[in-house]
Amino acid sequence: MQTVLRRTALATVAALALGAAAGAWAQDIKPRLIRFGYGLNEQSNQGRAAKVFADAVEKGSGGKMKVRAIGAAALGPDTQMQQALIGGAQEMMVGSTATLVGITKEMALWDTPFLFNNVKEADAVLDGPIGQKVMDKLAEKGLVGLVYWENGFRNLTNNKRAVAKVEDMEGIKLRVMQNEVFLNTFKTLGANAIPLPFSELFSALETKTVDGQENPFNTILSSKFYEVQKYLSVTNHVYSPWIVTVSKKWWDGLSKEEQKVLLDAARASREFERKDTRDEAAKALADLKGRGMQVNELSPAEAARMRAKLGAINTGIAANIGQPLWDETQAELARLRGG
Ligand code: TK8
Repeated sequence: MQTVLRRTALATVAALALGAAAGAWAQDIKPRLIRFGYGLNEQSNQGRAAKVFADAVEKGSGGKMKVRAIGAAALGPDTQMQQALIGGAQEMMVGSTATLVGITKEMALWDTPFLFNNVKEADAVLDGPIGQKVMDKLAEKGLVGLVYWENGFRNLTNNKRAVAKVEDMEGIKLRVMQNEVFLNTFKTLGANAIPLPFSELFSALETKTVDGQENPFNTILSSKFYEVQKYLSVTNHVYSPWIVTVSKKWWDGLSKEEQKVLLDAARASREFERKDTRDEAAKALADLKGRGMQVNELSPAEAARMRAKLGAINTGIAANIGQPLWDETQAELARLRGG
């Protein structure tokens, strides 16, 4: 009898607590419109994942929070959207970590040539304490980072010649992302590096303002660079993440529940995006060959020479992001590699 009474009492307490929580939930999620900007086309890994994020937010908020995903840099290139987020004129975006280096210098860590050997290492570091530490630095600058997505390992395309060794880069007018590390990397390799926003890239290639560019296979495909580029050299010279960010001004005005809806949806979109990107990348090279691109690999010896030449860049990055963060990352990579 005692136990039965106790059970009933406990059940009542539990039911009351649940009811209260549900009430709080309903109250703490308000109708919200979220403008979520990105740079690639709708038909790209970025566009598909933006849709997954939008759907997850809508579902997680019982239809109250609506995401308007706006692609193809219609809200402006990365740097413009970042400023809109900081000022509170736009709620969210996904973009390159590379274009954030001017705001948060620690982001340059991800631009280190040949930092990760494979996606397993990238996932472990980006989703672990080091990735979080770098992401948390954004808060001082008016941005909140939620998750990293995969842009991928970058490869080189151009219209001059197949690049099979460092010397082949000589004099190639190469569009690079707008940051010092990319600029220095390609200057060091002998290219004529020209920083440009991604949104201007296709037309710069088409009008021959630049001879080449570098991006993962997925983007070379989804942005149709194969239409204006002949040679594709498989260099895998750096792994680029994308990062999903929120305006801190706007985020700080959200309830805990609303923040949780966004974070959960961002995590779900990350799982989808990485799988989708990897599946697509595995098929993209054959597709690009089929579309007429002339593809060449770098021999291990030439890849090693390229890596050695870029050693000087690493010293600069370490100094810029701070030696402790650099050392912590190297130690973590050694641990992951079983060292
Ligand atoms: C798309 C860019 C792109 C990046 C670049 O907006 O700029 O080359 O690789 O993915 O973020």
